Amino acid sequence: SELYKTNVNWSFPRTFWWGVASAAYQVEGAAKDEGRGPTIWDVLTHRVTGFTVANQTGDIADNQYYLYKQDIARIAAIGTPAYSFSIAWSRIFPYGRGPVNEQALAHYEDLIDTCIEYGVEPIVTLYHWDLPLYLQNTYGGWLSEEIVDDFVEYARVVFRRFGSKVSKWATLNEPSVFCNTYPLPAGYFKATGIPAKQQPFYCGQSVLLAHARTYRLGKQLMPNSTIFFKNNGGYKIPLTNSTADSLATQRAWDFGEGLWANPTFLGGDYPASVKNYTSTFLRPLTAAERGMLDGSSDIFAHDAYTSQFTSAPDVGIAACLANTSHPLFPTCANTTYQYPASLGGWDIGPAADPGSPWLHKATDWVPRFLHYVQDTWKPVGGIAVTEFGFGEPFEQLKTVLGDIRSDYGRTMYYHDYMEAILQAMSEGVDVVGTLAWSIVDNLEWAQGYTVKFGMQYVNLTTQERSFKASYFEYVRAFQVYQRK
Ligand code: GBH
Repeated sequence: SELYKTNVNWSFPRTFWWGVASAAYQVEGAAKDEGRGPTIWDVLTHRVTGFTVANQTGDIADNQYYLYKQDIARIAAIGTPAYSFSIAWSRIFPYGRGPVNEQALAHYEDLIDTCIEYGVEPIVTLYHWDLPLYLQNTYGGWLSEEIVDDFVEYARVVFRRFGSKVSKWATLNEPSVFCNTYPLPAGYFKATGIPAKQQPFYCGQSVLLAHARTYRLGKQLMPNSTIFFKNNGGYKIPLTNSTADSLATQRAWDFGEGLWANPTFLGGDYPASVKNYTSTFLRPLTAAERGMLDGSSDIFAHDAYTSQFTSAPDVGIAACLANTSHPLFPTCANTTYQYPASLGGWDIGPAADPGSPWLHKATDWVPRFLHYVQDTWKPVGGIAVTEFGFGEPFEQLKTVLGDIRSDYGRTMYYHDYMEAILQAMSEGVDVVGTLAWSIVDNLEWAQGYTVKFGMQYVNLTTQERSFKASYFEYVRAFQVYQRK
């Protein structure tokens, strides 16, 4: 029974790091203040009609650019030992390259100092999707390898300034997301002539090279730091035990995680299936680049929200691979959260807000996910879940207690997820930390403010914050299970 599943030996070691996370464009606001330069997200929200729900923007967001002292005081008060945020490249370099904006460096320095003063460890991400517009328009952003030098220079300035105060660094957040949002809407940005289906791989190669060089530089400047790359994706479960479904599942891992994780953890190159496709257009990585990439992440950092069933396309994998205009090409794997009616029709777990159709609570699968990552990529420094969270369906918030703070679905998500991590650790998986998404409700990209991921509610008129039930549950999980 459930009772016997609870292992009395489950515990988090004192070295386990945990906290809450955010990203600059989603929380900061102050979009035109203190020398910030424009980013692609300013264009997407202001110029591309309908790109975000009701054309909502990050102009003001949670105003954290000005309210950070209060936000840090609040998370310290509830007992959170770490805060993971991103720096806006376009604040440090308003044009992405060229002159440095000292005012922005002073701002982030105070944010970092405030964290330290409150006993909250600052964990910094260098890039969370807010590309300086100038770089997009000059050479097509991540589609060009020119970006590698610019990114490394940005990292150098930030490392030099904050390297003595920050020891955990994420270089890039979820490239499989920002590389696959290409092609950006035509007409708003410089056209590059690279076919849409090839773009994610050009972007990916720039990302990997930028990451690896930044990692090497960072370790040189800060030998004791932990520097990593943030991957994302769910646990992929073959829908049936057919050969076709397991092949499709392997392709989904290869194109979802392996594309990033094999170069960084398994010898410096792409998975065979990915290379097989990209070798027709992308230049191969050189031996020197593969050497630089191999071992370029101190931990396996994964934003692991959910899981999904994976199956072969209806036409079969071979026919999909032969047809470059098939909607699933080149991955040629289908994902779903429900078994088909013929197999019982049940859901993998409760659905999150309909605005996040990709997210179901699939916490039962978390231990197997963590085993899979450890067995496949064998990260020497362990695994960190650098984002996990749940977009609470708004209808549920209104019906459970009629209170926006009674986020029952999210509370159970964090409760079960933390126990799943403890279970995996007790079975030998080396999990070193977790960061919950998110510190506050914020701009949920294309969903604007309509989807809420926060463990704190934000009144967007007054900017007042309130803790939700889930935040208390997240803190409680650690307090109960932390080794005394
Ligand atoms: C995270 O990505 C982001 O890092 C964070 O900024 C964001 O606020 C948070 O999720 C919550 O969404 O719309 O069907 O095409 C999580 C992984 C992968 C989730 C891509 C959205 C798009 C699926 N993301 N996915 S779909």
